[in-house]
Amino acid sequence: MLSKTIEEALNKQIRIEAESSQVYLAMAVWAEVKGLEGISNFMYDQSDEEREHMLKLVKFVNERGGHALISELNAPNITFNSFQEMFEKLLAHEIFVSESINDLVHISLQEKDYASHNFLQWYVAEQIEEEAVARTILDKINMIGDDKGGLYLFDRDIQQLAVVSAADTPVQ
Ligand code: OFO
Repeated sequence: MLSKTIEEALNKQIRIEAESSQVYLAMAVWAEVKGLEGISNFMYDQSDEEREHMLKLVKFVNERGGHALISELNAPNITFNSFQEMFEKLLAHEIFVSESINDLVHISLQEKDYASHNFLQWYVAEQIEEEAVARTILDKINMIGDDKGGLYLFDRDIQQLAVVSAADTPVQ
């Protein structure tokens, strides 16, 4: 059985994962409108992954006798000045999510809820992976800058990156 404190904290994370899915969906759409299909597909996949993260939490809360809350979401940013800016925002967002997961792990220990603590380790590992991918992409984009040819090649390469990262971190 979940304590009220951990239930509230898990529900807050459900909302964050749902908002993350919307944040990346908006990025996918923007990239698609700009004609960069590889980047757009990568973002659509990220958006799907975040929804999976949310669902995993929803099931966990309900299985442990809580009530997962499906709440209203903040609207995401829908336009960007550049792909560089978009990927900076992606990394910043993942860092924010990692901090939130850390807080949640801390609360699970305070509550002596070792089942939740164990469950959350999957998210800890996932965040390491997601931050690493976001950093790799940003490094590449920073090298390319405004070079159109570079962006075209990058758009092709990022499909590969999406496949590799998805294979590394299956959602159970
Ligand atoms: Fe990348 O945020 Fe979910 O966990």
